[in-house]
Amino acid sequence: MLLIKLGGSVISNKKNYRDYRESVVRGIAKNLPKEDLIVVHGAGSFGHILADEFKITDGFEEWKRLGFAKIERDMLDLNLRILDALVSEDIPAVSMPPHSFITMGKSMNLDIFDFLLEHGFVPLTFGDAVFDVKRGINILSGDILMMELAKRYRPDKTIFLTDVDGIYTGPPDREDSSLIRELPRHLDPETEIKVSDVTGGMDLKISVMREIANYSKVYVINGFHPERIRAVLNDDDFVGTVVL
Ligand code: IP8
Repeated sequence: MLLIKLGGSVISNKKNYRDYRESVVRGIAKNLPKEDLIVVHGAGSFGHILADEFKITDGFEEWKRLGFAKIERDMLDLNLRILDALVSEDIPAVSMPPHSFITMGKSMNLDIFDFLLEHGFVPLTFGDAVFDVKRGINILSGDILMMELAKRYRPDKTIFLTDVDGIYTGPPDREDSSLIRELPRHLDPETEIKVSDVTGGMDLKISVMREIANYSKVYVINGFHPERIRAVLNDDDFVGTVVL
């Protein structure tokens, strides 16, 4: 099985509100297998801009209601576009918004995923704004869904598509940063010194990837070069990072 996350910075231009990258997503869809697949996508500029503006992760307050509703609408809009790209490539994807299997942030019931997979469907889910017993409202990252799905299904391969070639020793745009081809999942003092430099929320992502590497082989590759998905699936040489 393949578990893949389409990162928000790949499927949208993160700087412009609701700026969707249609041809990029269609290119990715062309390179995906048609079965034994679970797809998760991030939010990019369909979620993060309003999530910050309305301070969703700080919990419920009355003034945030409309902001929350808009994020939910925008995420459904993004999800429908991605669903369309998958189905157009004959992938039998079925959308599973987090509300359909998570109750108030308390429990995640993945039984419906079992059913879909057993019947040859491809579950499609995404990071979203969610209701939460403790805070009222919150943001659920697609990375957390990746972790839960990897734990349950132990896919042979798990791919994170990002807007750069993989995990770097520092900020990818800095000249002295280089691509890490193999990242050990267990903390290694030598590698740690390099990775500790990485900014932009990568720290949390890297710890999620390391955790998933206990259940699956994890790859981080550039979503703007979707042919690399095939290379990973065929065990050919590829440009990117593998977490071992
Ligand atoms: O892009 C975040 O999901 P992520 C979801 O996977 C929202 O971290 C709505 C900001």
